[in-house]
Formats: sequence, C-alpha cells, structure tokens
Amino acid sequence: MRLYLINPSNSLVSLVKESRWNRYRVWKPLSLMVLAGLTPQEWEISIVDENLGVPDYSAMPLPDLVGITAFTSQANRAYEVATYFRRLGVPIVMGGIHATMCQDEVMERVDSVVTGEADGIWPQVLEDARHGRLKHRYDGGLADINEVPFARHDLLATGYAFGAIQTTRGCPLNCSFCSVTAFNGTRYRQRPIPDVVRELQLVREKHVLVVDDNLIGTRPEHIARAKDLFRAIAQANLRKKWVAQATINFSDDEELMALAAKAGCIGIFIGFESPELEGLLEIGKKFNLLKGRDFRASVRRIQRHNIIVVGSFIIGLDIHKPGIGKHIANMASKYRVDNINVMYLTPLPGTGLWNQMKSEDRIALNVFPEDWKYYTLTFPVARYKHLSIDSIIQEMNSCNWSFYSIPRILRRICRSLWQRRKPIFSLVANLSYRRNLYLSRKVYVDFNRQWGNRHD
Ligand code: B12
Ligand code: SF4
Repeated sequence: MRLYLINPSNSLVSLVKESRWNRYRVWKPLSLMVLAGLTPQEWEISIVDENLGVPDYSAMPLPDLVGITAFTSQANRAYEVATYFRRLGVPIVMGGIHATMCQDEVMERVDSVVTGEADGIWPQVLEDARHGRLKHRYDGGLADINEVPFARHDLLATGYAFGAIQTTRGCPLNCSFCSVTAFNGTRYRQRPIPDVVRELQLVREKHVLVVDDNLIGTRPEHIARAKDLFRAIAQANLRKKWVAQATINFSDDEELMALAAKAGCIGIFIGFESPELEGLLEIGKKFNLLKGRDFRASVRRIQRHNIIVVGSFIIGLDIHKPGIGKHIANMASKYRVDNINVMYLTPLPGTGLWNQMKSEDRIALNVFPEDWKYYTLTFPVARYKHLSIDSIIQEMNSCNWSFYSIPRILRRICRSLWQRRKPIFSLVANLSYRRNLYLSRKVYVDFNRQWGNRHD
C-alpha cells in the first residue's frame, strides 16, 4: 500500500525562496513526520513538502491514499492537490488546523476529514482506507502524548537547515488571536523526558526547532519539568543547537536560562505582541502584564546566556493609530531584541478574534476559500479601527524599515560582537529579514491593486 503525505506549498515560502538568505526559514512539516511515525509498516510512505519544490505528480507511481495537511494559508493549494488526485480515483484524507477549524468547507473537497490531533485515530483511518471503507469524518480530539511513536526523522532528511521536535502541547492562556488553545486545548501536556531525548537523537540536523508554543509552560511544576528536560538533554551530550518559543517569563529564572543554554538553546522567540498595556489587554495576553516588568532588563538577562531573542509584535489592534509602526520599532530597539517579526492582526478561524470580528463585520477578505491564501499574517485582511488598508501597510513598512535600517543593523551586530554573542548568526538573520522587505514591497503593490477596494 502506497501513501503520500503532502504539505501543500505556501505563498509565503515561495516569496522566501526568492532570497538565498532564507535557507534558514523553510521548516520541516513535523505533523507529517509524526503521522508517518504512526503508520504501520505495510504502508510505503513518501512525504512531499511542496515548499522544497512541487514534484511532477504524474511522473510518480499512483498512491493508494493521499494525506494532506494544511494551515489555513495553504488551504487553496491543498484543494488543488486533492482535486488532482481525486480525478485519478485516489482517496484523500485531510487533517490539521484548517481541516479542524473549517471542517464543512474541507469535507466538500476531500473524501475524509480528520479533526483534532490524529495520533490516536490515524491507525484506524489507515485500516479503514485499506478496506475501502473510509468514513467522511474522524475526530482525534486531544491525544495522549505519553506513548506516541517517534516522528520519522529519517524521511525528509535533506533540504532543511533545521530539524523539528515537539515536547509539549496545549496552552491555557487563550490569547484572542491565537488558535492554539482552541486546537490543542487548555491543558499543558508534556511528553516523557526520556522519549524527547531519544527522539532528539534521531534528528539528523545539527540545528533543531522545538515547535512547542511555550517550552516553559505557565506553572512552577512546568518550569521544573523544563529544567529536568534541559538537564537530560545536556547530559545526553547530543551537541544539538536549538531554538524555541517561550514567554518572557523565561527571563525570570537564572537557573532555567543557564540549563537551557547548556542544553544547546541558541535562540528564543518571544511574543511581546504590544508594547502598550492596553494592547495586551485587548488581545488577552495577560501574563505579559507582570507589574514592573522591565523588558530591556529581561531581554539582556536572556542574552547574557548567549541566547538570541526574537520578538514578535502585532500591528492592527483597535488602539493602534498612525505612528504605531515607528513606535514598535523604537520600543523593540529599546528592548534590544536581536530580531523582530511583525504581523498584521489576523482573525484566524476558530479564534476569539475571528468570532469578534465576524460579529462586527470586520473581516474584509472574506471570499473563501480563495482568500485564505492571504491569511499568512503578512497581509491586512480585516478592517482595522483607526488604520485604512494603505495606512496599515505604511505602518508595517515603516516599522520594518526602521528596525532593519542599516545603522540599526550595524549597531546590533557591533553589540553582539562586543557582548561576544553570535554576530554571524545575527548578521544572517538581519539581512534575511531586510531582503524580505524588498520582496514584500512588490507583493504589497499587487495586493493593494487587487484587493484594496474591498477594505472600504
Ligand atoms: C512550527 C510552526 C510553524 C513553522 C512551520 C512548520 C511546518 N512547515 O509545518 C513555521 C515557523 C514555518 C510556521 C509558519 C507559519 N505559521 Co505556524 N505554527 C507552528 C506551530 C508552533 C507548531 C506546528 C507543529 O509542528 N506542531 C506539531 C505537530 C505534530 O502538530 P500538528 O501540526 O497540529 O499536527 C497534528 C494534527 O494537526 C494532525 N494533523 C496535521 N496534519 C494532518 C494531516 C492529516 C492527513 C491528518 C490525518 C492529521 C493531521 O495530526 C498531527 C498529529 O496529532 C503551530 C502551533 C501549534 N501548536 O500547532 C503554529 C501554527 C500552526 N502556525 C500558524 C500560523 C498562522 C503560521 C503562519 C501563517 C504565520 C506566520 N506568518 O508565521 C506561517 C505560515 C506557514 C505556512 N507554511 O503556511 C497558526 C495556524 C493557524 C491557522 N488557522 O492556520 C498556528 C496554529 C499558531 C497560531 N498562532 O495560531 N509555523
Ligand atoms: S499566543 Fe502563545 S501564550 Fe497566547 S494562547 Fe497562543 S500559544 Fe498560548
């Protein structure tokens, strides 16, 4: 039995591929590697990541089943792939975040939809497919991740700078713009530490992305577990270098940071989202509100452990007025983060923000499924309170061009040289972001021409 597991190409990545600085920004589709790990041996598996190049499917042997994953922004391409294989009589199963949040839309376009986490249900789906009795819908719910087989790191072994691994799922914080709590639940579930260490040994790349939404969790016992995990990784002496996502609370515990660095942590991605208290309240990111938090001191404490800090911010909150772009760039520079990633406030299906904006008729790009391709967080898809489409794009540009101006990049490189913190890494990351700004100029002109009038 032959199974293709396909990650449909994403418009963002094709943009990214236009620049050679971006080799470090194409990441492995871990979901498909996890599914492959759950697949019985009688299936011959090929994982196709279209972000590395779309293969000539007609030149490949016909599979018995195709499984497709998709973030919302990949939904259109997912349907194209599904249509192609369905015409040839091959059954299609689609799962992942978009299939879960928009199951009715997906059910019309594929043979079978798997909602939720597939770990528990996937073997049954395959068994049903083998006997020609696929159901139209399966629900995996929230999986028990205590005893899942390891992801297949031997498949998709080349073409990426980073490997990928997951150690926890779920987040209790439920920020209004984020899908994680709706999808993975409020309970913070942790994989057994020995499993994580053994799986990490199977990752072939020297550099690894830990995909957890918040590697350190929210409670003292979560932090204790993170410390144990770091100790175990350090002790196993795997010589991996890894990057992960965590809250700013990471900076509050010296032992935690020291252990992370010892275990190979070289970068932390932190969602600052808004420099203003009102902004954080608006999106429900309560834990960033810790009284008296000095972000610059927090960032510096992390950097002292030779860990790079990437800060994520959002433009388009109801409190944002013209000038917000420069303001965010200035605040991020003041915090002295090494890089920023700025996104448009985007109502993703299934989130609190989606419900709110839908009820207020503020979803501007709403011809679905066609418009999903703009839900990359890099296009303004909503009606923003004080910013028109032109002005929000201007704010985004002014934020990025200001933070990634040559003098500011040079200042950051000099600082990392002075502090003996990975100046080359910092240079590559800064130039990669800057190069993308040139590419996105072109994209925004096209976007504006095509869709600007829909925002009014
Ligand atoms: C790692 C990650 C990335 C990596 C991508 C890695 C990749 N190529 O897959 C990077 C950094 C590139 C990235 C980029 C983006 N991301 Co992202 N990302 C994540 C993150 C943190 C983890 C994903 C992961 O690997 N999970 C581990 C695997 C094992 O879990 P899983 O993917 O959920 O898969 C399970 C089930 O979903 C299901 N399943 C999945 N696929 C399939 C397929 C079949 C056939 C079946 C049966 C089951 C099934 O079974 C799996 C096992 O249980 C998630 C948050 C999260 N917790 O999911 C956000 C998340 C998926 N990302 C999100 C977003 C918005 C983006 C961006 C659009 C934003 C941006 N500009 O950065 C881009 C778009 C990239 C793209 N390709 O489209 C949103 C997606 C929301 C949505 N509705 O689409 C999420 C949920 C975060 C959020 N804030 O809400 N991301
Ligand atoms: S943004 Fe981060 S903290 Fe907030 S709900 Fe999503 S994963 Fe949790």
